[in-house]
Amino acid sequence: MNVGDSLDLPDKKNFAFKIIVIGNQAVGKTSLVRRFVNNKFDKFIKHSISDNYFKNDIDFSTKNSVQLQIWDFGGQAKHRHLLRNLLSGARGALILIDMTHPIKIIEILGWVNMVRQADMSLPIILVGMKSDLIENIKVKKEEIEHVINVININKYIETSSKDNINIFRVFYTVSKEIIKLQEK
Ligand SMILES: Nc1nc2c(ncn2[C@@H]2O[C@H](COP(=O)(O)OP(=O)(O)O)[C@@H](O)[C@H]2O)c(=O)[nH]1
Ligand SMILES: [Mg+2]
Repeated sequence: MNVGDSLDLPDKKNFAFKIIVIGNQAVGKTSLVRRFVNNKFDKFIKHSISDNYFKNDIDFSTKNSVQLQIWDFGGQAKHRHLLRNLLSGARGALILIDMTHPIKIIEILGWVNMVRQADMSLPIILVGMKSDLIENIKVKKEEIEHVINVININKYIETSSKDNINIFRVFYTVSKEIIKLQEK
């Protein structure tokens, strides 16, 4: 995929980044990755209990490309030890929240802490899922602003895997944050 956006990078630089996708059961982890990788969406998805691995490339410009190795975390927050293994070698994390449920800062903080325990400076993108369900959105703008102020995350993006809104942007943004960090 090419977004025609060029980062100011040295010539012909290609990257490979391990990205982990985490969040509570049914927030839309598998749907997000499936939309990004296969451009497909399903109303009914089998619950995944194991981790799923996907690969997708992004061309930032004619000279730079990023290979994303995406891990869709199958476990729940209580399986911390599994997440710790998965976090090994990760370069970025996507923490997903379902916008049709009231926001629980403590839960988000739980995920953020697990990530930060593995790597203090790992770029984290908070992703608000299911933006198409407008009538059912329970997350308020002020709450999100509060979360962003309180918790150390890089960016917040609202998406719909169903309507294909902002999906590419999520993966593009996390890649950009990783590159910014390593070019420092
Ligand atoms: N309306 C709507 N439903 C979604 C969206 N993303 C996921 N879902 C639904 O939410 C449910 C859980 O999604 P899934 O990807 O399996 O969540 P996971 O457990 O976090 O992997 C499924 O029924 C999906 O069809 C979305 O963007 N819009
Ligand atoms: Mg899943």
